[in-house]
Amino acid sequence: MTIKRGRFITVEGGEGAGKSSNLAFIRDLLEQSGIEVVFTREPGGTALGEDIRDLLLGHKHTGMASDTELLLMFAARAEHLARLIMPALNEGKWVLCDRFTDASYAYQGGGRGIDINRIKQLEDWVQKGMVPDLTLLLDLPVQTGLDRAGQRSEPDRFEVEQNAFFERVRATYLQLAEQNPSRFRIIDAAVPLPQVQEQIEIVVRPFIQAQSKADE
Ligand code: Z5A
Repeated sequence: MTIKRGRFITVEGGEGAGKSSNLAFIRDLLEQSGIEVVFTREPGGTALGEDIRDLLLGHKHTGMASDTELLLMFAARAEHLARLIMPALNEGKWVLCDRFTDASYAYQGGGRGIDINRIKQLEDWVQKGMVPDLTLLLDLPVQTGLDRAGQRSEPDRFEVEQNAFFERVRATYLQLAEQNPSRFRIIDAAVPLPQVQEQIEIVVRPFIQAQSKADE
């Protein structure tokens, strides 16, 4: 019997968009359909990747050059793909990932101003054409997200950025969604959580059905 490749789902969004609040909900939807799910995050997902995450989010290297930040994101991603994502997909498991390469376009491209073409070169090199099958973009006004996130613990190295940075991040995400309509679904994340989850369910259930049909 040939094993069908699993599917790769990513969840993206700006500060306080509610990724953490909704990832468990998405995992439950998948598992209820009998799908084996590997749940992971970026930067991180492997032992080495989590060490890189600490370097990226911590305050030890404040003033890190933007190129260094981008390269570290892709170093963690290369490890993540090689050690966790590709093996899981090849075993037929589905991978649900909290952020992926769209975040590099949004934060390092839009936020830090790195040329998109250079990010694309790294994407091609590290991913060799591999892209998510579905990306949920939790979108909300920047200030709403910052107000939500502000109620939490100490800010990390990204969370200390100014509003203009996060406006560029949001604009880049929306642009990516417009450029990749078959992969992206935009979820209005400014509404109360049950309404966000209703929208997610409307996207994820038909996606699961379509994929199981494709595998028949
Ligand atoms: N990064 C990058 O620059 N380049 C890359 O390539 C990658 C990442 C992969 C990783 O942080 C950082 O790395 C990130 C981008 C950068 N920058 N930052 N900051 P992360 O993804 O781990 O952290 P985060 O973006 O800050 O996510 P978070 O802290 O997990 O936030 P969230 O998951 O989106 O939100 P939440 O914790 O679920 O919700 C925030 C609060 O709002 C919480 O109190 C909830 O109870 C509340 N909430 C959630 N939904 C609602 C609704 N609908 N109504 C009301 N209140 C709500």
